[in-house]
Formats: sequence, C-alpha cells, structure tokens
Amino acid sequence: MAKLIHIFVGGESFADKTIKKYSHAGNDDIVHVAGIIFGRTLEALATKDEGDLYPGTWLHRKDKYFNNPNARFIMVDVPDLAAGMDVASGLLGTPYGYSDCLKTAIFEETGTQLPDSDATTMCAEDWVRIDRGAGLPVLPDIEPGNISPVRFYRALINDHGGIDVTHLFRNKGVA
Ligand SMILES: [Ca+2]
Repeated sequence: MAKLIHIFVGGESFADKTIKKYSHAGNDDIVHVAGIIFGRTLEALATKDEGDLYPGTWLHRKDKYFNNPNARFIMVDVPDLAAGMDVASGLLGTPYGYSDCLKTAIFEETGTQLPDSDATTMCAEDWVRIDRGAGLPVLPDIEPGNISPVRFYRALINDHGGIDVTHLFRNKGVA
C-alpha cells in the first residue's frame, strides 16, 4: 500500500472560529486541509499564496506546514496512488470554490447536500477527490464539495486507519 500524507490545519482568526463553529469542530482545531503529493504541498486556498495565478488549487513548497504548531499530519494507506495522482494532477489550477465552502456550512447545519462538481473546489473537497481516486472510499454518501475539513479528518481517523505522524514533520527542512 502506498501512503498519502494529509495536513490538517487549525487557527484562531474570526474566519477560523466561524468555520469551527458551523462544522461542529468541538475540541478539534481544524479549519483547512492540505496534503503532500508530487513532492509538494497541494492545497486549495481562498486567497492567493505566493506564485498562485488566482485563488484555487496549486502546489506550494513541501515544507510549508512542517513547523506550523497548528498543523497535524495524518498518514493513510491508499490502494492506488498512481490513480490518486491522476486526480490530483487534474485538480491543479481549479478555481477556488467559494460556494463549495458555503455548501459545507449548509450541510453541517441542515443535513442538506447540494450538487457538486469539480469545476471549482475547496480544500477538503480536493483531498476527498484525491483519496477516492486513490481507491479510499472516504465518506462515500456525501458529495465532496459538502465535506468540511473536520468531518474529513474524523473519517480518516475513525474509518480509514489514519495515523498522526506530526512528529515526523517537526524541526525539519525540505525532505
Ligand atoms: Ca466543487
């Protein structure tokens, strides 16, 4: 089995606290998901990071979150990494899904799922799509654009044997 590293990131800004409230994060300090693939950090961001052409899904430096005290690294085994990489490759350059982000709030508050597509994506949606592409049936009854970061985190830990390997990414430069 190949392994994929997911990065779940917390925060305390007003927006972070709003996300945690509607996603029922409780004590889980999680508002964002990224992950390591192609030797880089793949993530969808609502605002441009350095080098991004517009808000969306891009590759950032591999060590971006290594020593971030609000980041935890979760490793899962996936059956078909090459297929997951195909999905990830197709997601690069996808515009950020602001409406996808709203969908997670609506789903968490009402249980209603809204139709989703990969025309725009948000952070958890990208990694749910990559994991599913890699053969991991993450939250199969929920459209990816409706899945909040903390719901995704709990599914990896509770349903897919996700292991916290944060200690491997502390006090390190680029591997
Ligand atoms: Ca979407």
